[in-house]
Amino acid sequence: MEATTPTTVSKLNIEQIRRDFPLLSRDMNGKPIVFLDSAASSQKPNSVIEAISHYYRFQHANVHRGVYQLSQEATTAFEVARDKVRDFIHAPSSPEIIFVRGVTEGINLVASCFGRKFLKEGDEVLITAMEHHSNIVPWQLICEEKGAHLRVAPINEAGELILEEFEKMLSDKVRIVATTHVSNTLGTINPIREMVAMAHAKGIPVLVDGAQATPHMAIDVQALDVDFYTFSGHKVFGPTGIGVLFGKEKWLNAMPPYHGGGEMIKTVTFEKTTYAELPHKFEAGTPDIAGVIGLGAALDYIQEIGLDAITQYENTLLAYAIKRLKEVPGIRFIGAAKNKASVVSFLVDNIHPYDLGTILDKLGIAVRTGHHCTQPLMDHFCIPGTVRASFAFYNTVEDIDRLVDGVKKAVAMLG
Ligand code: C6P
Repeated sequence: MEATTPTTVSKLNIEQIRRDFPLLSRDMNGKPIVFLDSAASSQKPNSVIEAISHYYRFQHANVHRGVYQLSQEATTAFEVARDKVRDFIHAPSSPEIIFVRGVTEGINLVASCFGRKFLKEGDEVLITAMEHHSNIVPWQLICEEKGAHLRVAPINEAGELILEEFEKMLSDKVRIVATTHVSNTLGTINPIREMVAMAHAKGIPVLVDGAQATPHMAIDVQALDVDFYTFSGHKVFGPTGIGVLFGKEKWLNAMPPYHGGGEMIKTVTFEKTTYAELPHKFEAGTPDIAGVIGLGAALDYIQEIGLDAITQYENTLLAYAIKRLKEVPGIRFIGAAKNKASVVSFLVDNIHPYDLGTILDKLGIAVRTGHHCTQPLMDHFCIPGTVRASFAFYNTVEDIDRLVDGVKKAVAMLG
C-alpha cells in the first residue's frame, strides 16, 4: 500500500463530509478535537440526528400493533429501514434481517438459540485467536451448558489467521464456526469467503462478526455465503442500542426463539404458544423504533458517499498513518496483516498505553488504550494493551499529523 497524501487522491469531499458531523467541530481540552476512536463508536451525521428527532416529533407510535394512521406510519418507517439493511448487506430477503441491540446481542442470540438446538456433549465450536470478547464469552457460556468445547484457530505474528491450521481444525465435531470479519485490535481483514468455503465443504455453518467491517467495506452476505452476519448501528454512524443479525432463513427457522414475549407469537394459550414468522419470532417486545429509523438514515448516508470510495480513501489514510508513525523512535506496531482495515495499534518502548493515551487526550486527541476487549489476543502478543488509533472517512491527514506530533511530545515527556 503506497502512502500517498489522502486528500489529494480522494474522490470524497472530506471538508463537506466533516460539516455533516456536528461533534467534529467541538474542542476537547481547549484544542479542536481529533477523533481517532471510531472503532469504539463512530460519530453521527446530522441526517441521523434529524431522522431520530423527526420520528419522535411527528411519527412516534408503537409498531405492528395499531390500526390507526400514526402506528401504521411508524410501522412503515420501521420496515423501510429493514429493507435498507437488506440492501446494505445484500441479503436475499427482509425477514432474514433481525433487529438486535448490537453485535453482542446478535452473537448471544445465535450462541443461545443455535446452541440449544444443535450443540451436544463433545461437540466443538471453532473461533479464531483474534476474537473480541463478544465472540468468545457467549460461546463459552453455551459450551459449558452443553458440555461442548471451544477451539481456537491460531494466528501468525503479523496477526493473520493461519488458514491451513483453521482448515485442519474443521473436524467432524465442529458444529459452527464463529469468526470476526475484521479484528478491532489488529485491523486484520479475514478471508471470509475462503473460510466459509472450507467450513461449508464439511457442512459447518459460519457466523461472522461484522462490527469492524461494515463501516469500511461493502458487504454482500450472498457473495460471502455466510450463514449469520451481525453488525452494530453505532459503528456505522447510526445510533447506539441498535444492531442487526442476518441469518439464512433455513437456520432462523430451525432455531428456537431467543426471548419470549409480545410480538414473537402467533397464538398463546396457557398450555402452548406457537411462534410468529420471521423476523418477528426473534423480535420480542417493543423494539428500538427510533434506533431502527436512525440506522436506516445512517445506511442512506454511507450509501450516498459510497463504500468503495470510503475503502479507497481509508486505505490511503492508513498507509499515511503507518508511514508517519514510523518516525517515532521505539514504536512497535501490533498487527501487520497484508489485508488490513483502518486501525493502527502500537506501543512505544516501555511506555504504558494509558500514559500515552492520557497525554494525547490533553492535546485534544481521542484514541483508545488498553486491551480493546481482546484479552486473549494481548496474551498472545505478551503485552498489557496497546494505543489504538482508528480512522473513519471523516478523518484527515491533519488528524494524523496531530496524532504523530502528539505521540512524539508524549514520548519526550514520558521516555
Ligand atoms: N468493539 C472497540 O472499541 P457492541 O458493543 O455489541 O456494539 O460490539 C461488540 C464488538 C464485537 N465485535 C467486535 C469485533 C467489536 O469491535 C466490538 C466492539 C469496540 O473495539 C468496543 S469494545
